[in-house]
Amino acid sequence: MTEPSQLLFRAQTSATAVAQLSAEAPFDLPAAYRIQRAVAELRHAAGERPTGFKMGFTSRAKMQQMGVHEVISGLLSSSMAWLDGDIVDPSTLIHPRIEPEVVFRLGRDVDPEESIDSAAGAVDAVAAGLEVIDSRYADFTFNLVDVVADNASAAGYAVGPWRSPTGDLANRGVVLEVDGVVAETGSTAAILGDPWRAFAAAVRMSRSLNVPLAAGHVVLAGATTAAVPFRPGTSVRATVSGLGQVTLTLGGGALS
Ligand code: OOG
Ligand code: MG
Repeated sequence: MTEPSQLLFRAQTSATAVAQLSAEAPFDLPAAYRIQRAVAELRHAAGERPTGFKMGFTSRAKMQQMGVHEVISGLLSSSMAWLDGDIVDPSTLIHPRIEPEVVFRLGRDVDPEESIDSAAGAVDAVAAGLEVIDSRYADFTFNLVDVVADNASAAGYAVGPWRSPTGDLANRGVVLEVDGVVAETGSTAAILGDPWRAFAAAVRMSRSLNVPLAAGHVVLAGATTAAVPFRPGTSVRATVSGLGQVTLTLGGGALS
């Protein structure tokens, strides 16, 4: 039998849907994070480098949309890091969705021993972000362990202009537009009450998973609103009040 990590690595890098792993053989949450980690290691062996950490299901809108009610995390790597304004190739994606994020950047390594408050001091910039999620499971349907094994559906992300991390992030308006038409609106308060709480949760989870948070890495706080389909030939922009905006376009052509 193919190793679950091999199967998901192939599904991720070739943009092919697979059946939910747990349907074949049930596994628990620690095993799910071990599979996630093993897939990341296969990516690193293929030449990618780690670029950060993502949080998932930190807002009720996301929990309700996907039916998973626990905060989860995923591992970001270089092939997922797109630039503001990029045109993404649709043939690399299965059934992509896109969502607005708040993104933290680390100006130095986070010490595994330091307090959470002190770790927050490692953040040297914040920005509006867009995340593309693309579950490798057929029909974008999964349970908690399957989505964790599949790296929290991570496919790619882009970050707008960086801002100083000073000032309150807790109650800023968020707008997601598709081709200039408002598709979703929300508030950063939806992210665990304050995106900084998602940062704190990221520090805790990265420690329990033994994942280093290093200088230059980003932390995605989790989407404020439900994700919307990212359709070929459309441009999506996220705006976070006071933080600015970021845009991604999905090129015309067929999805994988
Ligand atoms: C899982 C990823 C969740 C977020 O921001 O909440 C996530 C999914 O929705 O498929 O990235
Ligand atoms: Mg997200």
